[in-house]
Amino acid sequence: MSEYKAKVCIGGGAGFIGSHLGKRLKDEGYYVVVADWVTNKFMKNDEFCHEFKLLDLRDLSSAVEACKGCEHIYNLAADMGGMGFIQSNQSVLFYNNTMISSNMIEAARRVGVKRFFYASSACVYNESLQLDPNNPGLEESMAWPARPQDTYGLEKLYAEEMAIVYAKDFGFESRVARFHNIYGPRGTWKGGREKSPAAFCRKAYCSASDFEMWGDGKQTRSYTFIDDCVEGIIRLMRSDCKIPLNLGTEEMVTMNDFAKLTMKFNGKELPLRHIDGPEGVRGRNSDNKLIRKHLNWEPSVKLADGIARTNKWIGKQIEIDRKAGIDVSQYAVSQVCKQTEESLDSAYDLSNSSKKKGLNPLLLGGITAVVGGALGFLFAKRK
Ligand code: NAD
Ligand code: GDC
Repeated sequence: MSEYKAKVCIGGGAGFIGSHLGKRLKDEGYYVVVADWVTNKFMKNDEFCHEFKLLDLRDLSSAVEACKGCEHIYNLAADMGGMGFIQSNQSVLFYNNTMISSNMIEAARRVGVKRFFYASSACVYNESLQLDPNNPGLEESMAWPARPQDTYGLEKLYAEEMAIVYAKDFGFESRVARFHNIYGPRGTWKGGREKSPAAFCRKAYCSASDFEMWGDGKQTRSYTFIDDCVEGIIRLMRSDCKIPLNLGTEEMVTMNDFAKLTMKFNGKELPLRHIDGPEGVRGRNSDNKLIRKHLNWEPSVKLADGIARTNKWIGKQIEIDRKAGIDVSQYAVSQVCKQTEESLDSAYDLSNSSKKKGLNPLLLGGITAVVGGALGFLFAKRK
């Protein structure tokens, strides 16, 4: 181990951001352990880690197994998706993510970690501050008083606080970044969990007569290219900044303009067809004053440049599917994921040999306590 800078664990490291981060850390000379309950769809394990551990991080003993011997832990594991997923799967992802976040920070304490990173989200911000498409930018302090977006955002806000107090109480360092819609090659691009950048590139490639858009398209967002995200995580992890920071760009765009940009890369100018769909907040932008102050850096890849690269990669994926005999015209529309209990019913599948149906009573007790605590905490006045 002495030839490596440090041994690090990435929870959820087979995912989009985790695998990019693992590759970068491996290239920089860290010994990278990835723990995930699935393998990466686009890369072989040895491209982004030295050790791959197939584990369900909703189980504490699995989280400890993932983290043992690691000086740095990055928790990027979450049941996660874009608006087509997080709004229609509130209880399932509440359960799964609360268990993962609680276990990973407790595992970090048990193994005596030095530094812990938690992947939070712009979804922590108060919804009432995101009603105007001309959002001037969400400052970090605006997460409180709390009214986050969906249970996904509520769990993220709670887990942020866990990372902060655990570090204070148990003598290690924690770092928290609030990601603003990260996109790039090797991200989820079909199936319902994809976010708007991948969905728009895919729809622009596959649409023939019009471009289908959830909502009136006047809603706004800002986006962050994956390379900037990885750079930001690494800079934050090495910094002395103990408070949550936005990791996003201030380049805000309407969904209508964003759709036109993706069509431009595909040589199309199709009319937009607006339909009902899960829209989320009306206007969201990052405010980067704090990241500039603490890291002397901020994400800099322009949306058009990042989308050019993402669009090319998604085009290749679509052609792979076409060659496999899939009718890719179906990709002109996006799905909304239905609520599914599969991941709850298969709890403990990977950690216990026998499949258990229904929620494990111990886990159920744990979740009740944790969620009850979270709600009590949110209603309490924050210092
Ligand atoms: P992703 O879905 O590609 O990666 C998450 C990984 O977590 C997946 O590989 C998944 O298999 C794994 N995972 C889920 N449940 C697990 C379990 N029980 N045990 C083990 N592994 C489990 O998503 P991503 O885009 O790479 O996001 C990484 C992190 O960043 C997540 O915490 C997400 O909430 C957060 N985030 C992402 C964005 C974004 O725009 N991508 C924005 C805000 C926050
Ligand atoms: O999915 P998303 O990128 O998530 O959606 C942005 C906007 O694009 C929404 O208003 C949505 O209705 C609109 N939209 C229109 N058509 C489509 O086909 C489509 N697919 C998708 N996905 N959207 C479409 C995200 C969360 C993430 C994460 C980030 C943090 O919210 O879903 O989990 O935490 O925020 O920034 P978005 O930006 O609302």
